[in-house]
Amino acid sequence: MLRREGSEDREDPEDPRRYIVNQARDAQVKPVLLAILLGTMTRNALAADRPVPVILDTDIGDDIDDALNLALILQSPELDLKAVITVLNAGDVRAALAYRILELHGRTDIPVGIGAEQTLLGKPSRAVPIQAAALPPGYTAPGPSRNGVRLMIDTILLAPEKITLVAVGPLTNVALALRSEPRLQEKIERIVLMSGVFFRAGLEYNVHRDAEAAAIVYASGLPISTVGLDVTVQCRLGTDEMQRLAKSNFENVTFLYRLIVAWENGDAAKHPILHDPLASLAMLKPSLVNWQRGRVEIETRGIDGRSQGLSVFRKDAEGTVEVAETVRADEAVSLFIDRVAARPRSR
Ligand SMILES: [Ca+2]
Repeated sequence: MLRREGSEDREDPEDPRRYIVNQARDAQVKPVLLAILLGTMTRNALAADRPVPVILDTDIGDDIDDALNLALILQSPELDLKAVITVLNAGDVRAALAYRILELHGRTDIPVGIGAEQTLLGKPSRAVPIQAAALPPGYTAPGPSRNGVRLMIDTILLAPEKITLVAVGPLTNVALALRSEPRLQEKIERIVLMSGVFFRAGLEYNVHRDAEAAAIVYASGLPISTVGLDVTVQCRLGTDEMQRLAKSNFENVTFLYRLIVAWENGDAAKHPILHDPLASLAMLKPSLVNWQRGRVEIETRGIDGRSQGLSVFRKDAEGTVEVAETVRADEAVSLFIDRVAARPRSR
């Protein structure tokens, strides 16, 4: 059985958890120091005074990491979230979960769109995400866009600067958007993904679930930064981090904790793994991971459960994809919890 590590097998075949798969005294020294400082900033963090405009594409509601990633983005002044688009079945529930997190961070100005509810070639699912249990009774997102792919396209085309697309679910929406609107090619700065597994054998859920979509996105020629399963599994919340979430007095944090409890589904030993947040953390602090540059190819015709949906990385200095090979997991978890287990940031 190929599975997503750190999770348990479930009966539901749609359940993603089934798969692993200083100061210068000499004026001549100043420019040198400035260059060093700027270089350090570029390497280690995004400049906080020019937030990067991002769109989040997410299958929030299945694994817990999507909700944690949305909260992380909202709590990071380096990022300017322009829209949240859901992907996969039960779009209304996923939109409600996203909207509730936006609401508790004071960010209902950010539009939510419901994207494709079915993968390109996959079967439909009627499963309802278990995290819906953490929402207030009868809670719905007020008026989400019913065409999330259109919202993605319009937000990118209308933006004055290029947009970074953070996609942490199956890539159905991103593939549909790229195929629908060729002008996106000039308007996307970079695609940031939690996707694939590259340095050991196995399958990863997001690629496996919609391999055709992943193949389209990886072949797009756009700059792509990917954190794969082999590094994300190393970033797991420990008992201390769980306690910080559980004991918080901030409603934005207690809601995340309620989502985690709903996701645990009775198994309190099951701690969240920061699969999706690592994609964002690596934007905030690129030095958290070591990148390898190359190309990624997706096997779309293999045997289901064995080779269909394989993600194959080949080193290539001219490649458009950078893939995380190693991660400083403790630092990643610390940065995450310091951001998320805090009152909503003021803007
Ligand atoms: Ca996800």
